[in-house]
Amino acid sequence: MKIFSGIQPTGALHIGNYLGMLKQSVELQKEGGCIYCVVDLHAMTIPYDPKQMQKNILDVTVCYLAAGIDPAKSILFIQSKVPEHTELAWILNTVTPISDLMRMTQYKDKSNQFKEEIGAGLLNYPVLMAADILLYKTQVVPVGKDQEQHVELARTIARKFNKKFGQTFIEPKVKLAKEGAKIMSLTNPKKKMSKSIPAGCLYLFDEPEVIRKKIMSSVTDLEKQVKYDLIKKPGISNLLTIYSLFSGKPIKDIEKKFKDQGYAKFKEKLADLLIKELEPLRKKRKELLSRQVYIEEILEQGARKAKTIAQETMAEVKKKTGLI
Ligand code: AQP
Repeated sequence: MKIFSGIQPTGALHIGNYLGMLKQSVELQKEGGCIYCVVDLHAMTIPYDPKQMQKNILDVTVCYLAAGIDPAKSILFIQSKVPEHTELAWILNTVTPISDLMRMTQYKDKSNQFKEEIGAGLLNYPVLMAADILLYKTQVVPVGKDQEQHVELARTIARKFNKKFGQTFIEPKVKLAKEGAKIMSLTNPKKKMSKSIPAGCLYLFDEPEVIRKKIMSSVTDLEKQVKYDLIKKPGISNLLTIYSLFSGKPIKDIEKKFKDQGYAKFKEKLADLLIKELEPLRKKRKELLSRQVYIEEILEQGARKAKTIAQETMAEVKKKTGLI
């Protein structure tokens, strides 16, 4: 099975990134053929600080490793180290309808969020993402719900390319987590938890006292019953999902456990659970951060392996498109 996914180095990773993408990426390693990427070129499509970008690239790599991505089983590398990604993106641009790009939800959301600085890169983001995926003849893409539309577009782009130049790419399938594909913001449970909106994020490496503070002050509703109801109780439903995924217990059992106990007690226990479950990740991260040479070696090796596959695909693409 060929599996590809990426994470943008746009800031510290939150539990949404973990539950929606990282956790299933770690599980998929048993299938073999996994390629995971720090997609730095994508992170350039919104305003950023170049110095911070370097730190974020290292941090995302450490996150992958701390969460359980094993460089002996999977290829882990930085997108910009394999220029074939941008080379293929250019070619795919020529078969991608602008109208498809303009209707992408992420483009609409982000161009609203960063009104003063909307570059063409933001519009073309899904084409680069299609290139990331198609370059490795990927079959399965584990992502969060917010990226589903982009994987759909990658399928369309593959189809259009194949129709025009002959069968080359596989149409990739999206893989969403059964639960947790869209973890919501702690301060606005109608919006997804998002790195670029720090207020509602619970970061994977938040210290215990910060976790407790964020959970205790998370937005809920005026009722008292701990009950899953996405429409009437989006905040409590989000917390129940998080509780369920970190405890491995079904939501029904958690509702029963906290029946008549009120929100404060429920939140207290959820904070305890998160502090305990995130502790090994925090420890692993601290240990990895002191091993920079080891991390650089993993990334270099990963880029070499990725490049070998990418060059093969590009040779085929160039031949089919008449570039040689
Ligand atoms: N709230 C979320 N719930 C579940 N999955 C999520 N993902 C993101 N947010 C949630 C998934 O995490 C993976 C890595 O995300 P990304 O780095 O590609 O960035 P993103 O999708 O644009 O989301 P972020 O983390 O909120 O970053 P910003 O704010 O920079 O846009 C993806 O598979 C994503 O679906």
